[in-house]
Amino acid sequence: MEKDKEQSNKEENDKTRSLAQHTTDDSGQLLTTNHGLRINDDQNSLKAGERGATLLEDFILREKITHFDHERIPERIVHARGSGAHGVFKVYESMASLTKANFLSDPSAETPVFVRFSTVAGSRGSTDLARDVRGFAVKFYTQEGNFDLVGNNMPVFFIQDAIKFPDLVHAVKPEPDNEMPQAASAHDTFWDFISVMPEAAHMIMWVMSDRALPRSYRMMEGFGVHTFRFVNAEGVSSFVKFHWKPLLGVHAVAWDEAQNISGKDPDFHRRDLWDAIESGSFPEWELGVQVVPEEDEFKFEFDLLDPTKLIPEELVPVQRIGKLTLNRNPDNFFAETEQSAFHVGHVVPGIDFTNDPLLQGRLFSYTDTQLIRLGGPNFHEIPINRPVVPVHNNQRDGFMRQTINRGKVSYGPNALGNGYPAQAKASEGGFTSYPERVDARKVRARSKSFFDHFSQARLFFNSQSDPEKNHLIDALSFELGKVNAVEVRERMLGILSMIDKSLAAAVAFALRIPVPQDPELPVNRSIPADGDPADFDSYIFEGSLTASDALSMAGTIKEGIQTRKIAFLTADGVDEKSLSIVRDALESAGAVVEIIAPRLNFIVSGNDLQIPVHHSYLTAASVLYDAVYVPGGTNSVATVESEADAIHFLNEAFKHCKAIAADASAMQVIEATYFSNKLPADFTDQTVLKEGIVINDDPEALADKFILAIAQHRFWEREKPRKIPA
Ligand code: HDD
Repeated sequence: MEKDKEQSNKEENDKTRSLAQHTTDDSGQLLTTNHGLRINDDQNSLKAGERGATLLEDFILREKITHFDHERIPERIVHARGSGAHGVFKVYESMASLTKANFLSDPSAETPVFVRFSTVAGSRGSTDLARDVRGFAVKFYTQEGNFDLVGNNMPVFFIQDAIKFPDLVHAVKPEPDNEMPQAASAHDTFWDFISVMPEAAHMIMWVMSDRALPRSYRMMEGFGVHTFRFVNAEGVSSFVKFHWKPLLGVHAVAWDEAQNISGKDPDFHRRDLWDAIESGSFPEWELGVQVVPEEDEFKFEFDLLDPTKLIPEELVPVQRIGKLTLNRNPDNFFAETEQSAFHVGHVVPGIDFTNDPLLQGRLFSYTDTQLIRLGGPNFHEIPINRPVVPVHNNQRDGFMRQTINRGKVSYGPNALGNGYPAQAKASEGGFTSYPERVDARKVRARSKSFFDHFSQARLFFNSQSDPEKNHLIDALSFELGKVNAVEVRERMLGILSMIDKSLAAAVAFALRIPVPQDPELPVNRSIPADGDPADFDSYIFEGSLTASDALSMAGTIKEGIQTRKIAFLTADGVDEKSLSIVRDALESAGAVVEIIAPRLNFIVSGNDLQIPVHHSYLTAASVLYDAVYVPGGTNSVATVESEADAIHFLNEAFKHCKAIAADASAMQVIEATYFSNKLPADFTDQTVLKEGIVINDDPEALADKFILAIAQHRFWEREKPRKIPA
């Protein structure tokens, strides 16, 4: 049923996009060279005798090896590691009063999209679970051309001006002398840079928070970061911030878990996205907008053009205006995901830029990077990058040109071609830039309105729940603990003290060095050129908002267990009822159950039924699941209890604050764990939801409580007590 739906979506997408697909299906076909010659022997090269040297004449060998030698293209300088999917976007109601963008005005239109999620720092083959920002790039194939919303899963950025981007990226990438560490910010050069870049303070709070460790791409928010403009048909402009709100809520894994996943399954997020789409559980997000009328530009305590600031949702609510559904996996990773080329400058009429200096620099960078990465100026002809509307212009030639332009005329104006292709009037959809008034001197300078670097960092920290604050402190202690240069640690404590004294004190405690008493702000144009770095107090502003609920993940959606992965720890002799009643209940609620046993293939239940096994303890790991259940059955329980890997599985699940359930007859397994002595004395044979541990002798009652517990995602309260005083 779901497959049929997926198939029809696939056909619909293909039809709507009407791309010349260039796909091939090799089934039933004979092998050929790239030039169509049928190949008779692809197993042996052409030799001078059976034991002789290979002949230069062997054009088939040479063609194959040459192609292979050229199979790699440069990876993206940032966001190299990513995964993509196709889908559709639909606006709920016409937004025509704010924007003339067609795809936001017609609720009946389904706009095809391609989305690529990514990490930033790691190489193409690096782990998905690095502590990092996640890219969230969406290409809308609209009827007015492609619109790319090239965002991240965090609403602010490290730097205020694009001229610092190469420095930021050099600092976070592996260090140049020894190419270490891979996909990690926990090293000297990154923190050295940050410690002298006060403008990064707010973003650092986000990157050290659990937002940097998403449970799934499907469970993270997305943000366009910059303030953009909407422009309506009357030419009236408003400022807009774009948001993506995941319908499954925003959830993260624990840092210890993330590091383990990186070893057990470095493709964890890629696999999760792929599996969800293959199984018909299509990931969904709502598109949100925060709209600020032009006349309110200076109403805020921060500058709308400063990409290190967000607009708190308390000040401007997020209106949810449409839905994105990812419903089709790519057919070919390289052709689609790897060759997809996004650009913040791909806009449609009705969407325009602001003077955010980070955005302005990005407008140059994206085309430039594709020229080197995709080998020339014709990357827009690669199927994944083509618009669904025809392209007509006088651009010609270049490496790998695919289009065969007819005729003599490749210039305009022209008379020989009757003036075509002709410029489009605004009424015909021709793009006209918003005529923002500019009257200024040319300067290399930053507006004073950009010099508050700490108030929103503080707002973020203050908005976190206690477990989130603890995680943030642990993350900073971990990262700075990996820094060798003591002066970098000290400077960072100085920066942290400007955000929040108790935060700095908690990290200083872990590092066992004092917080510097009189930290200086570095003189690097992050403060006014005529400012006194020693007078840092004058750059510490108190925002009027002290907390914002939207910044914490604690209050996120915790309904349902769709696509959650649950491990059943079993062995021969399992009680079939205790297994199947709970499995059926979880599966009916949309979860994915996997049976784990000492050996693969199947287990035999107490009543002699064969039950398929998904993984042995060798290939399964607790960190790859959301929750774990131990069914009953005397022999199964005895085997699981004596299986060190199974006990480790439960211990890890407890440590990572996951929901755990056991049939009451499997209590001896729970008693073999390290956490059994942490449970209340009267624990046996009851359900204890508060701790996320469910024990019951009635599988139906157990399943009901277990589902509620899994939906909570995590029981962070299990962790150590808070690290900073209230
Ligand atoms: Fe960028 C890729 C997001 C600042 C230069 N960026 C890239 C991707 C995302 C972002 C999601 C991957 C797209 C894909 O999946 O192919 N970048 C951002 C956000 C930023 C940002 C949200 C700040 C708000 N980026 C930024 C700056 C510059 C760049 C300031 C340069 C001045 N970004 C690039 C790039 C990349 C890129 C070098 C590498 C690969 C690519 O473009 O296609 O041009």
